[in-house]
Amino acid sequence: MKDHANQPAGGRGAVKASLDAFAEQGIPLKVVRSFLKANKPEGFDCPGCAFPDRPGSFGPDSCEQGQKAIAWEMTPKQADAAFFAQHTLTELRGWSNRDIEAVGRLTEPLRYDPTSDRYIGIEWDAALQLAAAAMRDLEPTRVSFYTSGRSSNEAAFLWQLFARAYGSANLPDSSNLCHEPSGLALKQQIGVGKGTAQLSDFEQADCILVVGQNPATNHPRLMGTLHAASKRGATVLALNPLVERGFVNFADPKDLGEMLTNRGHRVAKTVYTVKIGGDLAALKGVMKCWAEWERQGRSIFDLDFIRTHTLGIETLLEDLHAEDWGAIEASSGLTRATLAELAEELAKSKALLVTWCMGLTHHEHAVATIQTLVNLQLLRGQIGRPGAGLVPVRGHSNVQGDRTMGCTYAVPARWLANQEAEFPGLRLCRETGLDALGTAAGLLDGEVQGLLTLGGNFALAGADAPRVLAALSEREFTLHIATKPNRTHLHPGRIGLLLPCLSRTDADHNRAGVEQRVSVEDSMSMVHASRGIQTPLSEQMRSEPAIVAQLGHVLLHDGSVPWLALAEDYARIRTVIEHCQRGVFDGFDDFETKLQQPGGFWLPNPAAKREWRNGPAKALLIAHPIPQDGVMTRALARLPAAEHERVLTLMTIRSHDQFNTTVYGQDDRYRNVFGTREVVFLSASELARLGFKEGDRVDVEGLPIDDGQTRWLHGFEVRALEMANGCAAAYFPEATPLVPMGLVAKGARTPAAKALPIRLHRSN
Ligand SMILES: Nc1nc2c(c(=O)[nH]1)N[C@H]1C(S)=C(S)[C@@H](COP(=O)(O)OP(=O)(O)OC[C@H]3O[C@@H](n4cnc5c(=O)[nH]c(N)nc54)[C@H](O)[C@@H]3O)O[C@H]1N2
Ligand SMILES: Nc1nc2c(c(=O)[nH]1)N[C@H]1C(S)=C(S)[C@@H](COP(=O)(O)OP(=O)(O)OC[C@H]3O[C@@H](n4cnc5c(=O)[nH]c(N)nc54)[C@H](O)[C@@H]3O)O[C@H]1N2
Ligand SMILES: [Mo]
Repeated sequence: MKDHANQPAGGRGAVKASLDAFAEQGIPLKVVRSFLKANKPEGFDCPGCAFPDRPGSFGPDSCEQGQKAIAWEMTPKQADAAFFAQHTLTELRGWSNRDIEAVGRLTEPLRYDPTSDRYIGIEWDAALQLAAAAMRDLEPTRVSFYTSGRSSNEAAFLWQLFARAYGSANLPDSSNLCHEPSGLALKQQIGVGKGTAQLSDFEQADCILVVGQNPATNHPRLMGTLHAASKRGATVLALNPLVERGFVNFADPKDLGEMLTNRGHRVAKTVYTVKIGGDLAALKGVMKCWAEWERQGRSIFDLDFIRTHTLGIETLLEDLHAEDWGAIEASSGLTRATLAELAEELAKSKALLVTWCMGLTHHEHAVATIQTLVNLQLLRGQIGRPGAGLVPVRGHSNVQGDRTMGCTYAVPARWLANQEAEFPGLRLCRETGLDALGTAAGLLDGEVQGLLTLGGNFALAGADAPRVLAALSEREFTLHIATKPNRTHLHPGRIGLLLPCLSRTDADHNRAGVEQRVSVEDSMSMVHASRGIQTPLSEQMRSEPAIVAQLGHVLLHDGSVPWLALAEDYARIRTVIEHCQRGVFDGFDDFETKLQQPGGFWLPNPAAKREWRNGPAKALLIAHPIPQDGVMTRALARLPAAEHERVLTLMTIRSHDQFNTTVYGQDDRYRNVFGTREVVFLSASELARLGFKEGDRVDVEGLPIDDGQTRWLHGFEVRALEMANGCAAAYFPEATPLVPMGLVAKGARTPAAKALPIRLHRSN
């Protein structure tokens, strides 16, 4: 095994991995072209993450992960009818997730044939008619429409219009599995469910606190930004159970000097190794220090800001005063002295940015934890001024845009009214629909009989994947609009359609041959255009807006929505969006014109201007108790005391060789893992304490949550990593069978996939 332990994250390794990804797909010549086009005003939006583009930058503005996503999409390999003729779905279900997707791009419409247990080719018109007939037979409220966050604004708009015009508000999306708690927390507290900072703020911040996030792996462009900030003297701090490589040793692939020497830099001054789920306590510890210092006469708080802009200071201070240091230390796993050090670092900052990702959202107490982080920023007036703010870093490249377009189960009445006014005669479903959890539960008990997906891997990405996949095969109707086959597609309903779509990198021309552009919104609310460059592999592939519009045309022909005309010219869809956004989201006026601007345009965020559009019109300081009734406490209560010390908290995390359920390869060089993903990480001292050594095989027992069920993974390898004691980690989606449906973020219903009570048993 190669020892990569001393290699920097990023650096030459990242460039080599990008090039390998293209070579593996057999497309080396396209490298240069795609490098130069990704995230450029005239190119396509990188299909990877949602971190914003560097305006006006020269040279490649994409990263290893982005290049892998691009190579994976631009592959010449095809998953066509000829391929499916050779394999039954029963056989394909025995393949690994990686092998299923690696077959290639879907290039023909397919229908499930139960007699032969195969997907077989079907003409487009017949596929659309079959879908319409199946949907007419179903009660609309028993059909769900899932969106993964890669679709364009134009496709997403048509998708939610199609669902609601059909009569269903069941619009689960990948946000339900991702940043839902962030949106909810922020909306209540500051009146808008989005981040308040822009990319330029990273240049002005003197301190950046990165919480529950691994940017070297998942947001390399953020990593580059952090690296630049630390080089100019800003302090970068991380709060994370794992000492991720990128924080302590990172070389920017765009820095020629670092590339030549392949020597990295320490980016984070300190990684505070909080216990999994201990952030709320840690953040309270920091604020408790501040409150004590303030009482002693030090000026820590921004009293003017608190007075003018917030509500709740008295209750928050009383709560901090009453909080017990013993409880803070026990829950966070950090000592009072360590938290005081962190408090000092943050108090010194005049312009503090906080970023966070799934390490905060995939927990039962996610909403409370995020609100505690917002409290921390509000106390020092660190919102709505240069270099400061809140940065929930989104996952999918257009997950934020899909939400702005109404792809969610509950939307403002104004949004519905505007659409009905736009299309006289149109009647939209006004109910609150099912989210991802509601849809998964409905598939299990049979309430949901139809699932349509616009991208994603719905069943594998959610909780209790094995059960939900099995249930999916029992349902009436599935329709997936996708670029590549995946595990969810291998469980078709009685009528099952798999429809091939164009991706971000594919050139998109309408029937008259006129090139179409789409728009997307990044994590920092910049809306910009994207146009593909590659000639599609097959004429059978259709664009997402075209497929959705054709479904609408065939199923809902009351004449109110000119479906086909909209899909012929996406500028028309944008005009409709502009009208429908009036009074909903600001910033869409002159949509088409503003989209021509290089880099696009910013959707204004009232909170960033210190306007609070929640009920009380103030930013809310909300005191949350340290959770006493958490999943670990409940799991331990079911076990005899002697067993307690064998119980660990497991988080499911990503490697750099995957994008969610899309696994590009089996390596994770930042964690020194090669050729396998079936591993469980523990700290070296925990390994020793539990009597294991690296390389041992274990069975992972997921302890029963409130449903009384035990869940298992078998034959995983134990590995040591520098991380907090009492914690363990394994990869998503391999460890997904451990995630129970009943364990979710309170209020947001996001699966709590990062705090699973487990025990390890030596494999036989
Ligand atoms: N290469 C690549 N890029 C991606 C993705 C991908 O799969 N691959 N996925 C995209 C998507 S959809 C998303 S949402 C993002 C995900 O981006 P991340 O959130 O960075 O992804 P995870 O690997 O889930 O990492 C979670 C991090 O949180 C830490 N963590 C876990 N539990 C806790 C906790 O209780 N407290 C704290 N403080 N930290 C904790 C883990 O140690 C890990 O560093 O990335 C996006 N970008
Ligand atoms: N245990 C555990 N579970 C998790 C997580 C975790 O950390 N741990 N993370 C959660 C998070 S943050 C997220 S966001 C979800 C992600 O959940 P999803 O978004 O549902 O899953 P992906 O793996 O991103 O979906 C990949 C599939 O999307 C399709 N696809 C790719 N590009 C396109 C496109 O341009 N158009 C169309 N139509 N289809 C396309 C391909 O068929 C591909 O197989 O998973 C969640 N699940
Ligand atoms: Mo995500």
